[in-house]
Amino acid sequence: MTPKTLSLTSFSPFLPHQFKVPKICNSGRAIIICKAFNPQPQQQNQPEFQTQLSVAASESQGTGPAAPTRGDIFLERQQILATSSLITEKKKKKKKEKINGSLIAATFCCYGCGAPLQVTETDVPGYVDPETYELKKKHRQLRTILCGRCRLLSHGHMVTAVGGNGGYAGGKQFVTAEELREKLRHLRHEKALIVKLVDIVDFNGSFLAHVRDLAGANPIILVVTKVDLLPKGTDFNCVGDWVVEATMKKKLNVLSVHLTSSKSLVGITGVVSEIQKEKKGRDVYILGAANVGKSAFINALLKMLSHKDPVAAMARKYKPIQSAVPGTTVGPIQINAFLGGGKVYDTPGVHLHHRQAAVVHSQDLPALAPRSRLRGQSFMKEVVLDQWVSEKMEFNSMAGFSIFWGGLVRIDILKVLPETCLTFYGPKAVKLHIVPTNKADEFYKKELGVLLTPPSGEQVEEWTGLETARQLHIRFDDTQRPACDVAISGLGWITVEPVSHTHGETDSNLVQETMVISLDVHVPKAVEIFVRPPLPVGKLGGEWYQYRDLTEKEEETRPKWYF
Ligand SMILES: Nc1nc2c(ncn2[C@@H]2O[C@H](COP(=O)(O)OP(=O)(O)OP(=O)(O)O)[C@@H](O)[C@H]2O)c(=O)[nH]1
Ligand SMILES: [Mg+2]
Repeated sequence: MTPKTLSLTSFSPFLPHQFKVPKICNSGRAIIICKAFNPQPQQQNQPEFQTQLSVAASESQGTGPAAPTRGDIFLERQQILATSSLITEKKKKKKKEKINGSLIAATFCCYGCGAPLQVTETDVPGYVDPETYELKKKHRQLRTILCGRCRLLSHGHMVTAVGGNGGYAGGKQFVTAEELREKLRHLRHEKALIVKLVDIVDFNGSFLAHVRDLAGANPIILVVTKVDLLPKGTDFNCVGDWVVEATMKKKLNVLSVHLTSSKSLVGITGVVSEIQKEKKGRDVYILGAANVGKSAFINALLKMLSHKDPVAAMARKYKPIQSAVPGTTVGPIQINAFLGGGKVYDTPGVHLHHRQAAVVHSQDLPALAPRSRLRGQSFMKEVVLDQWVSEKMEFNSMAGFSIFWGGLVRIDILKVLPETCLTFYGPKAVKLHIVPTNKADEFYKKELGVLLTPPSGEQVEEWTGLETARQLHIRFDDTQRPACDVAISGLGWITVEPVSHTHGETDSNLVQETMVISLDVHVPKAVEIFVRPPLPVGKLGGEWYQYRDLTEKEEETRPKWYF
């Protein structure tokens, strides 16, 4: 490969690590020889791959406006790596077809999901039929291609693309969760503005506490998505304060917190102006766990920007695909979003093995996604005993009952007050059932896949059950407000009220005696259970929520929330 020369002014400390940078002194002005080498030695003899590198290197040449941004370098590197892994795959399978065919579009990716375009594997992301490819190539329209999988996704099909380690047991496995994470690791060496997205319905499960491993020291704006799903009457000021408190507890330093909805467009304008204020010439990366709504957020952002910005309006024509399948975006997607230059990158979601989505079959994924505003479903003694009239004499509280949340969660109630109320917030498609604990095992065996779904269909056979049990002893000292939430990663949460607000007053002696609520929570192996301060939702949330008294320093340094 011909070594390329770059002037010192175009040298960036953030060059991708596959570029070796020997330095040559040249009478006063330093010249950097930028030599690319193949990260995978077995690919060295592949002409197509070398072609890609030389294209990359030649594009890296120059200074001023033509010089690539760090984002360009990042994207280029990802595309080269993706292409090279495609070649390796091909070699492994010892396919007879010439590699030429599959690599045609090495630097071009599907605009919907970011997968490199290819014409050989119909089932793999990035597939485009050879005739369409040739036609688009002839007209120099390769950037306008939507791959086969994206077409299916945009018509509501559930096509998984990620498997293993937080991917899905079912479905075809094309990209591993680790590979996707690897694609983002390089970001910490870029100079970038990070917009980190967290799903409010799965706040703890999607928080991605180790985001600094990916983002490095780059500034982070925290965007909370899907707030349109919160129950009616929710006071966003209380939720904003709750999010800031939770973020500070996780010791994550962020510039600001924004409550948003890409559906109703709440809060999007605020994020747009914050991005414009903090961008300072950097590229913007949208990061987050899989399915938190990154691509939907970019769509909303472009919609907002397009009112004033013709560049954003143009970008909307070929916008990233969003879908209920975690693992929709499989490669970084570069979007020209700002009139004055600067790019936004949609990134593949980080797959977390501790969310319910990682254990259910692909056909059950839509059931886990709430489609409309959440409405809590409450369980109290009266309601339960009305349903179980025959047990009325035996029980004076809900203790001794078990609640099933689909086939995914079982909660055995061990100790509660007679007035205790458990309110479940989650997708409507996952139904709740309550039975006496002594009948629970039999009920689960009989109804799994029938009344208790997910799992459903074929997955019921191979379902390994609720293997993890966690005993919770929830102490409380105030009967006027909920004691905590028990959040189930990737599903929803349960608000634990020692004394239901409908009862108001209670027998104070009894309360003194029982200042603890005990529950046994069973979930599939790997799914995480979080006990957290209660999220103030609904009309009552605004009434019981208490703001913490802040020190002067906290007042100054604490991030502000916007919606
Ligand atoms: N109600 C509601 N749904 C949303 C919102 N944002 C995203 N969604 C839905 O959430 C699902 C996931 O959205 P995507 O934008 O594909 O998520 P992503 O983070 O890009 O996912 P990956 O590409 O898999 O990492 C889709 O079904 C969206 O319609 C929102 O603000 N409100
Ligand atoms: Mg996406």
